[in-house]
Amino acid sequence: MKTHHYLAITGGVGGAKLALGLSKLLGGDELAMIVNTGDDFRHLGLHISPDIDSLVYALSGESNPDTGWGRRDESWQFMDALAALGGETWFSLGDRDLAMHIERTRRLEAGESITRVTAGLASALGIEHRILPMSNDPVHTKVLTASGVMDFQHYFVRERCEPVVSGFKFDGAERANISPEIDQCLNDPALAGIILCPSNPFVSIDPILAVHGMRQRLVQCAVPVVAVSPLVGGAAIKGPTVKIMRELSLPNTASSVAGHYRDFLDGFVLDVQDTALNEEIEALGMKVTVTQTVMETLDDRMKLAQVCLDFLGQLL
Ligand code: FO1
Repeated sequence: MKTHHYLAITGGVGGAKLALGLSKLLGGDELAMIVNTGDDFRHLGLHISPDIDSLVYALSGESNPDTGWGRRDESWQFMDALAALGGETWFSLGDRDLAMHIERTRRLEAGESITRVTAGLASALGIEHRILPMSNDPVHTKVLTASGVMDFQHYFVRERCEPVVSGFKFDGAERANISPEIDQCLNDPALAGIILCPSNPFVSIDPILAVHGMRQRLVQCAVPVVAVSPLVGGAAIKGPTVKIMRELSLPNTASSVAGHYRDFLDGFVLDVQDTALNEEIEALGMKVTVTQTVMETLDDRMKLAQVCLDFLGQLL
C-alpha cells in the first residue's frame, strides 16, 4: 500500500533538476512527473521530444552537464556527416542521443502512445519513476513574434530566443485530453501534493496547463499545490524567462510568477534572495516558504525537494 504519492509538473532543464531531487527521496510508486510535450517537433523525419528527454536523461544520470539537454560523453559523427551532405544542422543531435529519437519515432509509428513509448524508453535507462507526457494528443507551442508565428524550436534554438515575443499559443491544447495515466494519478486517494518545478512558466508550464481540463483539475485539486520560483533576484537561472517577461510587459519578479499561477496555488517556494517579496506573495492568497532554490549540486536538488515535501505536509 502506497504511503503518499506526489505529482511533479515540469518542463525541461530547470524543472528536471528538482525532479531528480524528488526522485532521490521518493520511491518509484510515490512520485510521478507530468512533462511538457509542447516543444515536440518533427525534424529530419524524427519525432523529437526535448523536455521528455531532458527529464529522462536527468533521472538516469545521462544528461550532458554543460548544456542540460542531450547526453553526456556524446560524439557528433552523425552531425558532421549530415553537414557534409548539406543537411539541416541548426538542431544538434548527438550520436547517442540520436538512438532515442529513432527508437521513439519507430515506436510511435508502430501506433504506441507517447506515454507508453516514454515508459519503455525510461525503464530501458533504469528509471523506476513514472514519466507522464502531458497528453497523448499533439500540442505544439507556437511563438507570436513581430515577424509572425514561429515554431517553438525555431524560436528557441535556430533564432536563439532573439525574436521579440508578443505571446504564445498551444496548438491542439483545447482538443488534447489528459492521459488516462495522469487522470489516474490525479484521482489517486494516496495523492498528497503537487509540485510545479522551476521551469519557464510561459513555454514549459503553460502548455501543460493548457491541456483541456488540466488547469481546472489543479484548481479543484483537494491536495495542496506548490510552485518553486523559476526566478531568483529577478533573474532566471537559465533560458529566456526574463526576456519573455519584459517583452510581455510583466515584472520579472517571483511575485509575478506567483500571480501567474494564483488560481490554483496553495504555496510558493521563494528564494532567500527574494525574502522581501514574502508579504506581497502571501497577499495573493497563498503561503510562502523561503529557502535556497538555486540547485548546483545533487545535494541542493535533494534539499529543495525535501523543503517542497515538508511544505506540502504543512499545507495538507
Ligand atoms: N537546444 C539548443 O539550444 N541547441 C540545440 O542544438 C539543441 C538540441 C537538442 C537536441 C535534443 C534535445 O532533446 C534538446 C535539444 N536542445 C537544444 C534543447 C531544447 O531545444 C530545449 O531543451 C527545449 O526545447 C526547451 O526546454
